Amino acid sequence: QMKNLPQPKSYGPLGNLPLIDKEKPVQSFMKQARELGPIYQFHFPGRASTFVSSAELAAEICDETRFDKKIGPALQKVRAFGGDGLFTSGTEEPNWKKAHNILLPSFSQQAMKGYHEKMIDLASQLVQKWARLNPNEEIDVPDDMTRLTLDTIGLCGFNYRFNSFYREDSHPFIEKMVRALDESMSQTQRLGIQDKLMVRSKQQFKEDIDYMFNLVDQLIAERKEAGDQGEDDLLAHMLKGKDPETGESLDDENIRFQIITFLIAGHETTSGLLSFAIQYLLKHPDKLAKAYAEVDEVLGDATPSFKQVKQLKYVRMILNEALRLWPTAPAFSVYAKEDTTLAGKYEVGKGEAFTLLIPELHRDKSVWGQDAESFRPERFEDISKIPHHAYKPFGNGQRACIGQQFALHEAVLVLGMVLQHFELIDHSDYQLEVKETLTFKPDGLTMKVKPRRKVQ
Ligand code: MNH
Repeated sequence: QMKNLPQPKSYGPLGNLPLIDKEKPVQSFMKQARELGPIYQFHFPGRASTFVSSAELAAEICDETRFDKKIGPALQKVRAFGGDGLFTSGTEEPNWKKAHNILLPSFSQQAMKGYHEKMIDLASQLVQKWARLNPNEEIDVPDDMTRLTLDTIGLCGFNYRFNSFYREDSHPFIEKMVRALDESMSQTQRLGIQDKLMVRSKQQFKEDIDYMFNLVDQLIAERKEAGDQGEDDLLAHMLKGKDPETGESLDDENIRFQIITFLIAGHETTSGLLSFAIQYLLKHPDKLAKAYAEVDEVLGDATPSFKQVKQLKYVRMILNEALRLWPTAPAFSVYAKEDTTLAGKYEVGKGEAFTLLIPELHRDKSVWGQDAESFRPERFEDISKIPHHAYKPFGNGQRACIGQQFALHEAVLVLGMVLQHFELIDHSDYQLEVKETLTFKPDGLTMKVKPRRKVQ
């Protein structure tokens, strides 16, 4: 293990553990980074993590010739339901490369054209719902955004309608998934003996996973039974696709893991992104006015076409900037493939791991400037001016997010339609409080809206 790194105050056998707010572990690590600098070690009972937060160090650990994605303790737990799906498999596992090759075309710009109408279908449901509210009714922003993004990945991925806008409570899948994610995060923070005593939680974890497996296995079985009806969704691509390198296709168990992965990865992060963007717009009337002007000019009264979504440049900049300040998937980890040196001075042994705190990287004043803490979408006017390796909301290299284009097309389309149709009202003078699960969300964000034009 690396020596001579800064470390926070230690509490005997508990190490640095008491410094973590259990509800906000990543924000606790961010706070330590501000006190200890761009690289520090944090000791849990029985293991340690090294956190990095500067653009200089990020550039090094993003060098794929020396570092590769690490499936750390938290992702190990998520493997209980993500299995060897894309997100939770090691790069050396055969199913990672195979699924990566088979699925890449399903996430290309070309493929987005095929999802566009389905995304419009669900964004319209959101607009319809908000247009029918009485003037004084509050909107729970993260809650409605989660309905929207879950339904979108369900429809684009598997031609399945969760119909979240037709339910009082969220779909049962959400409750089980959130609880399972929560349990896997908690497990990594419990002491060994504590964890063994959590019999009831363990049983619940198993039940929740069984529910998810059943729902998904049924989806796969039904599709196989119905045969090829010409669907053009992720499931069809997985059932038909062959890896050009090996000629093999994915087995049913792996398809199950991929579907669960897409359902999780594909909606929590995007709904958080939309919620943070709205939060910032509520607090920045000047940026909001600029966004209204763009939306009115590009869209007018029309339902957005694929091409128009691409033209919503300022809306996209708002989303980029929201992802800078609150990247909804806030950290990723890598390990050294061989012995190496970091920043010309730290000796790193083969296998040693580093976790990048993305929100801290995104606030590095040496690259973002003195106003790094301010919400200023104009930073993204010219993408070529964004320093390399200073902006990593979607991770790095070959292990970066496969769903990036999907998430951004959906988010631009939805935020564009929301702005087209509604005046946003910060009725409660909301103060940002960031809630953590596997991802970040603005906790308790509500707003009111006034229609700006008639909904067809
Ligand atoms: Mn996504 C990997 C962020 C939307 C599916 N995603 C990653 C990583 C980050 C990330 C960061 C890298 C994690 C790591 O290195 O351990 N993802 C996001 C964000 C959004 C997002 C901020 C939305 C905003 N992701 C989506 C969507 C999908 C998706 C939408 C699917 C429909 N993401 C994935 C998958 C991976 C991933 C799958 C793993 C890819 C791989 O390693 O091959």
